[in-house]
This record gives sequence, structure tokens and C-alpha cells, in this order.
Amino acid sequence: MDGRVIDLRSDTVTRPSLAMRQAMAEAEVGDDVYLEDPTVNRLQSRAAEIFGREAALFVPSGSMGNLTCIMAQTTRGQEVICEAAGHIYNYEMASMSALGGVLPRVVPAKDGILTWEQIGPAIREKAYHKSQTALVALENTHNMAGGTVYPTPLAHEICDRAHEAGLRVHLDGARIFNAAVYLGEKVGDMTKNFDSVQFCLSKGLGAPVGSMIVGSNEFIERCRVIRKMLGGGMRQVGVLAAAGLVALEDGPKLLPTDHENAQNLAQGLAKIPGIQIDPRKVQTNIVIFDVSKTGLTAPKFVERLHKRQVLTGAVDATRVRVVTHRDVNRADCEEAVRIIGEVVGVGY
Ligand code: TLP
Repeated sequence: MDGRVIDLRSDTVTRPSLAMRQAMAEAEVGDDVYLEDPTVNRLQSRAAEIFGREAALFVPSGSMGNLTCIMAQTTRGQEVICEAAGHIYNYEMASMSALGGVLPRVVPAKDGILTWEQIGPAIREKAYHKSQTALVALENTHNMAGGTVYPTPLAHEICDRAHEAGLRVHLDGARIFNAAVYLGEKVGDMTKNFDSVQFCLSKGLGAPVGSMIVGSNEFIERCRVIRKMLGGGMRQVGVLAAAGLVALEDGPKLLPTDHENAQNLAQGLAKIPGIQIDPRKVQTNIVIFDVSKTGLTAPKFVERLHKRQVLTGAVDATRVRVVTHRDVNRADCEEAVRIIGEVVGVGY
């Protein structure tokens, strides 16, 4: 491919901004396995402060962050309740089972948003021949449900009820700042009752690499050991933390634009015959639409768009995902809709 590519595959594809590159070049560094990288330490303190927690830990990826939190809160042979279309169950290489020795117990939920009424019955009764439920894991925003957001009172209720039942609750908050923008709330208030939170610097916030775990001092110390065991102890990683700090401070301010662009894309797509999408359901920066009535399978649709320099992703045989981010603007989104219209043959 040559010429301008409109990359809507994910918000993971952003390139570091000039401010990030400058911060990376100038970063003060040290060996983080000795806790001596001042930039990592600053990033961790700042993340803890923003989330109102005692401590935070920089990890290489969201997947490692989730796995670390799961392993820190379970023992082998236990179960983790999670949503059926959730990331930890579908896109993390079965790591909780392969490496953590725990079993996911999946519960399907409308729009990916679990309620206590759905979670409660999935808890194992206390019987010596049954695996025991240890953890509930929620995802906010929910990626494969199209960036849907948990109402905060619901998240609080799930945490409270789970705690009453003796369970812990983890939040895969890869895109929690998108949820915060949608709700007009603060991430600290939204997540305060979770035992562990993982959020990504490298999604909508635009950093090239990295995620954070936040929690209590004691929890983060356990996570530090597990991170090392997983091979995630890093050395002069302040060069990456420096970009992460810029992402944490500046990234959230850019998210409202991503959400407006996603809404614009959804409305444009809804006008194309054969494409099924309800723009009213698009809350954040992820748009998932059905192409079955265009006569194309989702992989074929994606392939045709690829030839026209528009990159999208097939979710399954009939659904396609597009994600807005800092490196696509309104004109790119409008151009993408125009090209999609042509590709499905309506001469848009
Ligand atoms: N999601 C990626 C793909 O893996 C699907 C994407 O392009 O959206 N939790 C959630 C909710 C995520 O969406 C992702 C990445 C992760 C965790 C994992 O983060 P990384 O890729 O840093 O391991």
C-alpha cells in the first residue's frame, strides 16, 4: 500500500506524539528492578494519585496487567467469573488458565455489562469437590460489545455484593478514561471499590507501550513479584514511562474528540444500505457493525477496504470493528465512510 492510510483497526496503533518523543529522549532513568528509575517512580505515583490508591505498578501490556492481577488474587484451581465476550477470556491466550491455573466461568451479558443478578448464580457453592470462585472481573469500557460503559452505581453494587460473598473484584479498565469521559466522572470515583484495576496507557491515551495496575501497597508488592515471574521486570524503562506520563496527563483531554468522531462514523455507516448499526448505542470510541446484508462476509469486507487504504478489523464472520483514536481526524472518518459506501457498491 502507498499513500495515506486510514487506520481504524484499533486505538493501539497511535504513534508517539512529539511531546512524548521529547519526554522519552530527556527521561531520567535507572534500573527499575532495583526501584531506581525516577521516571517510572513518578509515573507510578501519579497513577496512584489519580486513582486515589496507595500504589501503582507499570507493566508492559494490558494482558500482563490483567494476568498479574488475577494471579495475585487467586490460587490454582479456583474460578474467575467474567463476561463471555470479555477480553481476558477471548484475547489473552487463555493465560489465566495456562499460567495462572484458574478457570474462567463465563456469563454472557447484554452489551457486555454484567449485573449482580447474573453474577450471583455463577458463584460456586462451597463444596469440597467443586472449584471455588475467587474473583469477579469486569471490563469497562467493554471492547467487543462496542465500547459500552458500566453505570458507576452498578459497578459499585457488584463490588459490594461480591465482597459480601467473600470474593474480590478486578477491573480490566483498559479504556477506563473513555468511560470516564462518557459519564463525565472521575476514574478514582468510578473504580474505588475494585480490589484491583488495570488500565492501558497504550490505547486511547496514546502511549506507545504500557499499562498500569493500581491498588493497595500490599497488593502492588505482590504484583511486583508476579510481574517479575512473568518476565515483566524492566530495567531503564523510564524511556517508556516518560511517554506514559505524557499520555496520562494529556491523553484524557483528547478522548471527547475520539468519541465525537466515532459517533460521526456510526451515523455515516448507518446510512449505507446493508450496514446495520444503531448510532445511539455508540458511547465511546469503538464502533461495531454488521455487514451481512451487504452480501460480503466481514473478512471480505475488511479485505476490500484494505485495498482502498482503510484498515478495519473483522470481529467474526458478520461484524466489523472500527476504533477512533488520536491519529485519525474527522476528515479521515468521513473519507472512510465514503470509501466504505463505494466498497459495498452504493456509490457513496
Ligand atoms: N485489545 C486489543 C486487541 O487485543 C483486541 C484491541 O485492539 O482492542 N483489555 C482490553 C479491554 C483490551 O481491549 C485489550 C487490548 C487488552 C486488555 C490487552 O492490552 P494489550 O494489548 O496491551 O495486552
